[in-house]
Amino acid sequence: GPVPETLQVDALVVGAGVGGIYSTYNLSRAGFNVQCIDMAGDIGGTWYWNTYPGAMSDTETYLYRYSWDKEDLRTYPWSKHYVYQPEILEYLRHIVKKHDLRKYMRFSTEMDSASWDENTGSWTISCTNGLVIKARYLINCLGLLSKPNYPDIPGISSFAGKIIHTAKWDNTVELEGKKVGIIGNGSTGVQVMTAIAPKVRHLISFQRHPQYSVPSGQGLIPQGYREKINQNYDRIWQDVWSSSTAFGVPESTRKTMEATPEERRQAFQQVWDQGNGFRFMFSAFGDITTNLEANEEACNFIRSKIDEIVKDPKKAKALKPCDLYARRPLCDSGYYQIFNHDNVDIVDLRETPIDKIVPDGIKTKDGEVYKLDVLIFATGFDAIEGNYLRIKITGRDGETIKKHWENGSTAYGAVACNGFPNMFIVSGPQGAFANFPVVIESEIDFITECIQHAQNKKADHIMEVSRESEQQWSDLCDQLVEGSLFKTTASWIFGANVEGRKLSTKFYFGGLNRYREWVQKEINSGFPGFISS
Ligand code: NA7
Repeated sequence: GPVPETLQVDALVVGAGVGGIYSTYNLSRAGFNVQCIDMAGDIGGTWYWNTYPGAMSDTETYLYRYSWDKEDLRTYPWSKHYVYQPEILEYLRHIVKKHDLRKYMRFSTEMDSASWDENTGSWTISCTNGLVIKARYLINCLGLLSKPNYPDIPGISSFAGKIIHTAKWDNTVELEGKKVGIIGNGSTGVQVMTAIAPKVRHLISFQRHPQYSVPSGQGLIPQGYREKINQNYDRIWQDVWSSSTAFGVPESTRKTMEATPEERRQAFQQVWDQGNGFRFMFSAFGDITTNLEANEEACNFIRSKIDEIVKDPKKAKALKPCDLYARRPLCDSGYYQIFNHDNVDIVDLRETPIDKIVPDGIKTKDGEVYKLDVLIFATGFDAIEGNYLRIKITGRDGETIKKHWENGSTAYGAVACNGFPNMFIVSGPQGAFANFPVVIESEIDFITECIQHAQNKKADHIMEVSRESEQQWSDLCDQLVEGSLFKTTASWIFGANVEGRKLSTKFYFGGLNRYREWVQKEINSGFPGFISS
C-alpha cells in the first residue's frame, strides 16, 4: 500500500475543543512547532458533538469564555445569560479564526495509538487515517465528558423507530408530532426535555433517579449589564481565580442550621430567584455539601417547590428525589413546568423497571408497552478516563495507560502520569471540581510551564512525574473528598455510572484557588514532583 504520511512536530495536541484550542494557541505562541488533530470534522469538541435541542452551558456567558483575550471579552457579542450550543460553537470558531489557529489543525484525524519511543525520547502517534506523527510532547485534550455511555437494556437493536444519543445528535431526526421516549434526566435530559416538550406529540421520561433542579435564570441581558461586566472584568476574573468553584457565584461560609427556619427559607428563596445551580448549592450557605442536616434543608426546599409547580400529585411524587442533594447541581428553564402539560408523562422506573426494548417501544416489568417513534438516550458519558481507555497509549517499558489506571485513574497535579514521559492530560482525572473552561485554562498554563522547563532547562528535554508524587496527589484527592456528601452519592463524578468501573476519586475537591496556588508553588520550587535528571 501507500507509504503512510509522517509528520514530525515538537508538540501534538489531540482534540480541538476548548482545551485543544487553548493548548494550540499557547504552545504555538511559545514558539513550538505544533500540530493539533481531532476525530471530528471541525473544531468544538463537546460543542461539536452535543447539538441536541436545548444544549446550553450553565455557566453564565461572561465566564464561559477564554480569559486571555481581554479585548475579545469586552467586544464579542452575546445576548443571553447562558449561551446555547450553536452560539458557543460560533464563539470557538471566531477565536480560532481571530488567532489564525486553523493552520495548525487537521480534522477527521483520530488518534488510534500513541507509544513512547525510548531511543528518540519522543511519542509516535498513529491515526486511523494512516497519518503517523512523531512528537516530543503529547498533549491529550480528549475531553472529560465525551465518550457516550449507552444503557445496557435488552432488545435495543429490535427497536423499529429511531434511537439517538444526545452526545451524537442527528439533526435530521424528526421530533415534531412524534411519540418520544427519553432515558436519562441529568443535566442533559433536563435540557432536552424542556426544549422538545412543546413540539412533540407525546414525551415520556423513563426516570430511574429523580434529581434536584433549580431555575437557571436564563433570559436576555438587561440594558447596561454588559457594560457593567466590561468595566469590572479584571476584578471578576480575579474573584474567579481565587474562588473554589469558579462559577462567578459568591461562596458562603454561613452555616445552614445557625439560621432560623424563616431566614433559611428566605436565603434559599433568594438564590432560587436569582437562578443557577451552583449559586443554589454554594451561595446561600457554605455547608450544603458537607452537612447532612443542612443538605436535607436544601432538599426540602426544592421538594416543596416541585409540589408547588407540578399540579398532578402522581407526577410530583415521581419527580421528587429522596437522595441527598450531592450530585452535580442542575438548573433549568422550566423543567418541572413541562409536566403540567398533558403530552408529558413520567414513568417511575423505581416502581416499574424497564423489562426490555421491543420493536414498538419500551416494555416495563408490569407488562405495559409504551409505544414510541423515537427513543432518546440522555444517559451521559463514560466520563474522564473513558476516552483514554479506548486508545492504546503505551508509555515506558510497554506499560499501557489502561494498566496504569486499573485501580483507578490518577494524574499528578491533574496533568501527568509516571511512566508516561512528556505526556500531558487536560481535564483528565483528579483535576479541580470547578467551572471547566477555567479549570482547563489553569491546567494548560501549568502544562505549558512544564514543557518550557523541559525544553529550556533539561538536557534530555524530558518531564516525567515520579511514582511517589503521583501517589501523593491521589492520596491528597482522597483526603480532600472526605466529609463531602458527593462521596456518598452515586454519579459519574466517581465513575459510578459505568458498569464494572472501579470507583475512585476522580476530582480534586480542594477548590480551583488552592489548585492554582499549588501549581504556582510547584513551578516556583522547580517542579519537585517530576524526576530530575
Ligand atoms: P448524567 O449526569 O450521567 O445523567 C445520566 C442520566 O441517565 C441519569 O439520569 C441516569 O440515571 C440515566 N441513566 C443512565 N443509564 C441508565 C439506565 N440504564 N436506565 C435508566 N436510566 C439511566 O449525564 P448527563 O449527560 O446528563 O450530564 C453529564 C455531565 O455533562 C453534566 O454533569 C454536565 O457537566 C455536562 P441515574 O441517575 O443513574 O439513575
